[in-house]
Amino acid sequence: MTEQSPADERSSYRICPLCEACCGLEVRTRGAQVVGIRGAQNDVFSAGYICPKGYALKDLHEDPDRLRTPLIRRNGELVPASWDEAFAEVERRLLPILTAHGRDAVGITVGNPSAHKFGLLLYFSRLAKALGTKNVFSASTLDQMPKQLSSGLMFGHWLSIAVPDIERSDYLLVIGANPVASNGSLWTVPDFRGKAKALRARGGRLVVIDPRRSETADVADEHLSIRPGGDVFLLAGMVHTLFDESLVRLGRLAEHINGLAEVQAAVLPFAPERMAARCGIEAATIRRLARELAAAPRGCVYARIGTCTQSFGTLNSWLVDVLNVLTAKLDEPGGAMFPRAAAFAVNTAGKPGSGRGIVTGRHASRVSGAPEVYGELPMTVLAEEIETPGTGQIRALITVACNPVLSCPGGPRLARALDSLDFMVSLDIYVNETTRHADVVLPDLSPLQDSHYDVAFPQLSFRNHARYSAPVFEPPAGHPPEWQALLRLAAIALGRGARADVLALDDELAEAEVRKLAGDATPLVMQAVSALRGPDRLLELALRSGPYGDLFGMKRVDPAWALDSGLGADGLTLAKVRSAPGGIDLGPLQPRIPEVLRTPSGRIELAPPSLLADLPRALADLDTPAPEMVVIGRRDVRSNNSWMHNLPTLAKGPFRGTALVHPLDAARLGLADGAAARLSSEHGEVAVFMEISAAMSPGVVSLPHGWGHDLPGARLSLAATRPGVNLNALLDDSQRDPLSGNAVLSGEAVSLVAV
Ligand SMILES: Nc1nc2c(c(=O)[nH]1)N[C@H]1C(S)=C(S)[C@@H](COP(=O)(O)OP(=O)(O)OC[C@H]3O[C@@H](n4cnc5c(=O)[nH]c(N)nc54)[C@H](O)[C@@H]3O)O[C@H]1N2
Ligand SMILES: Nc1nc2c(c(=O)[nH]1)N[C@H]1C(S)=C(S)[C@@H](COP(=O)(O)OP(=O)(O)OC[C@H]3O[C@@H](n4cnc5c(=O)[nH]c(N)nc54)[C@H](O)[C@@H]3O)O[C@H]1N2
Ligand code: SF4
Ligand SMILES: [Mo]
Repeated sequence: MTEQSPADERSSYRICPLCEACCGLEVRTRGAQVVGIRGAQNDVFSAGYICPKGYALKDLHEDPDRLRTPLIRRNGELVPASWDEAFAEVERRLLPILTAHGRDAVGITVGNPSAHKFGLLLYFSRLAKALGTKNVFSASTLDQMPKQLSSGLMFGHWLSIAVPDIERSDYLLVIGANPVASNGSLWTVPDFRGKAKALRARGGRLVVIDPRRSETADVADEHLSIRPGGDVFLLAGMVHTLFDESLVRLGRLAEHINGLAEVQAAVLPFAPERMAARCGIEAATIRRLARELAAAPRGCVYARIGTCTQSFGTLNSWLVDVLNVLTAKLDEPGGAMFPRAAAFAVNTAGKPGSGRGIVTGRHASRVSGAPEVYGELPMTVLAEEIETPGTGQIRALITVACNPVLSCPGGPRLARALDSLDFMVSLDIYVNETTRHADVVLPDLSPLQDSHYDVAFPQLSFRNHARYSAPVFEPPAGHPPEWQALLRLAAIALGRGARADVLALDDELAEAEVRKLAGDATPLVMQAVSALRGPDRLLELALRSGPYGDLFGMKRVDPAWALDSGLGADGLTLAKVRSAPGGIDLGPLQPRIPEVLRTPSGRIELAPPSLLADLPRALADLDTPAPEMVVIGRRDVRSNNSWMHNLPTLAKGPFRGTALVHPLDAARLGLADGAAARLSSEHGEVAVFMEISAAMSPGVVSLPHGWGHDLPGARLSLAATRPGVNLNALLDDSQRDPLSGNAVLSGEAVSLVAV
C-alpha cells in the first residue's frame, strides 16, 4: 500500500519487526527521509496500535552506527570491504576448516531478530543444512524451548502452541509474563493493555503471578507474588486440587485425550498444603486459583518466560496446558486456542488429526551430553564446545542476528571463547559485544529496505490474519538482501564457491521442496510461481498450498470462508495479500481439535512419559531452602533485549538498567535509592545502581538483561554512554532445564553490598 499525498509525502505500510505484537505501522516518507511513523489505522489485526519502540524504526534506519558495508578484520581491525571481498574471505578461511575438521567444526547461532525478518528465518535453515553441522544454537534455548517441547509432546508439533482467545475470555491467569511491557510472547496480541481492560470492563477477571508487581499486575484484579522458580509447585498443586475436589471437566475433549489417570496419579504427592512453602503462595490460595479457573465459563492460564527460564521449565509449560485441558478451557472460545495460520504452519500440513509427533535427543552435545531438541543444542553449551579440544570441537562460528555475549548466561566466558576461534562470521547490523569478535561482518538491510511477512507469529496470534509489507525504501545498490547473503554462505559451505549463482541455487532448493509435496505436478507449480524469487516465492507457495489457499487449482477452499472473506472461491495468493490495505482478516480462532493434532495416537497426550519421569525431580526439590536473595529479569517497553540501546528516542529519559529491591532489603543492606552497589553471585559480579521498589518481593532483585555496552571494540556510541551491566555475567551457564536444554535465567542466588 503506497499512497501519494499532495506534499510529495508518501505513506507506506510496514509490519513492525521489533516485537511479537507485529503491529502494522504507517511510515510517512519524503524522498529518502522518514518524516513520521504511526500505528496503521486500517490494519486488520493491530488497528492503529503502536508502542514507543515502533517510532524508533526511524532511529534504527538512520543510526550512523548501523552497518552499511561489510567489514573484514585486517591487522586486528575491522575495516570496510566490498561484498565480493567479504565472501571471498569467508571462503578462504572457512573451507579449510570444514575440510580439515569436518562439518561439526563450524557452529552456527541464530538470534531473536531472525524471527522478524522472513528472509532470515526462511533462509537460515538453508544455510544450516548446507553446513551439515550438529552445532546449531538459537535464542530459543534462552527463551521458549520448554513451551515448544511440551506442546510438541502433547499436540504433536513444536509450534502447536495454544494462545488465549482474549477477546472472548472472562478469566485470565497470567504467570511469569508481563505483556504490558513486553507486548506479549508466544502470543501475538497487539495492545494487550486495551484488551485486558476490555476483559475487565465486561466483568472478567485478570490474575497475575509474578515475584514483582509488574506493569501487568498493575492493571490486574489480583497480583500474587511467587518465589522465583516455584511455579512447578503452584501449578502441580492446582492440578492436584482439580482432582482432589472433583473439579475436572473435560467437555468436548474427553474423547481426544490419553493419559488422564496417569496425570491424576502423578500429581497425588503435590497437595497444595505441601507446595505452599516452596512456592510462597498459601495452600488456600492455590486451591482457590484452581476453583476459580474451573468455575470460569471462558478463560485460561497463560504463562511465559518467567516460567520457561527455570530448571522446571518444561514441567511448568506442560502443567499450564494440563490445567487448561482439565477445566475444559483448551480449544474452546475464550480459552486457549490454536491459531490457523495462512502459511508455513506445519500443523495445517499433511494428514489432519495425527502425525509423527516429535522426538528429541537424536544426538547430544559433545562435552555435557545435552540432548538435541528441535534440531538444536542449548546455547549454554556453546562456550564449552568452543573451549574443549577434541574431534567435533567448534573452530569456526557463524552468528546470524545474535548477541550471546549479552544474552547467554556466562557471557564473559563466551566472549573469551569467541576470541579463541579460528574464524568467525557475523550477519548483523552492528559491531556489538558479540560481532566485535568476528573476522568478517556482513551487514543486514534496515527493516525499511526489506519486504516482510511474519512466518511464525500468525501461528501464535489472538486472531487469524495474513499481512505483507513491501519495502518502504529501495535497498542500497549492490547490497544483497539477507536471503541472498545466507545463500552465498550456503554455496560456500556446499563447496560451490563464493561466486556461485545464488539465484540458480535458490531455484534448485525451491524446486526440491516443491517436489516433495507436489511430485509430478512440480513443473506446473514452479511455472505458476515463476515470476517470484527468494522468500516471496516461498511465501506464495506456502499461501497457495496453505489452509486458505487454492492448492494451485487442485483443491477448493471452504466456500463459506471464501464468501466471508470476499476473496472468491479460488483462495489466498500473495497478490491478494499484497493488495489488501492493512492485510486480510481471517477471523477469530476456531476450535481445531482433533484436526490440529499431529501425535501418532491422534490424541492429546496428557501424560508424556518424559514429563512424568521428571516430576520426582521437582518433589526432591521441595525442601530446598530459599537463598537469602535471588535475581530475576525484567523488560521495559522502551528497550528490547540487547540491541536497541543505541537509538536516541528510546535511550532518552531515566536509565532503565537499574537493580530493583524491596524497601525492607534496602533498609537491611543500607542501600539508598540511586546508590551504587555490588551485585555478585558465585559466577560473577557487576556494579549496579539501585532503585527501591515496593513492587518487589523481599529477597528478590530485578535486573534487566541485554545491558553491558562498555566492552572494547563494540561500536555503539550512544549505548556506550550509559552502558549498564550484563546480568548474564552473574548467571551460571551449566544450569539448564534437562528436558529442553533451556537456560535457567531466574532465581540465581546473589548478594548485594552497598559501595
Ligand atoms: N538473563 C536473561 N537473559 C536473557 C533473557 C532474559 O530474560 N534474561 N531473555 C532471553 C531471550 S527471551 C531472548 S529471545 C534472547 C535474545 O538473544 P539474542 O537473539 O542473542 O539477542 P538480541 O539482543 O535479540 O540480539 C539480536 C542481535 O541481532 C542483531 N540485529 C538486530 N536487527 C537485525 C537485523 O535486522 N538483521 C540482522 N542480521 N541482525 C540484526 C543485533 O544487532 C544483535 O546483535 O536473550 C535471552 N537472554
Ligand atoms: N519492551 C520489550 N519487549 C519485549 C522484549 C524486550 O526486551 N523489551 N523482549 C521480547 C522477547 S525476546 C521475549 S521472549 C518476550 C518475553 O515476554 P514476557 O514473557 O512477557 O517477558 P517479561 O516481560 O520478561 O516478563 C516475565 C515476568 O516473569 C517474572 N518472573 C521472573 N521470574 C519468575 C518466576 O520464577 N516465576 C514467575 N511466575 N514469574 C517470574 C518477571 O518478574 C517478569 O515480570 O518479550 C519480548 N518483548
Ligand atoms: S508493540 Fe511496539 S515494538 Fe511491538 S510490534 Fe507493536 S509497535 Fe512494534
Ligand atoms: Mo525472547
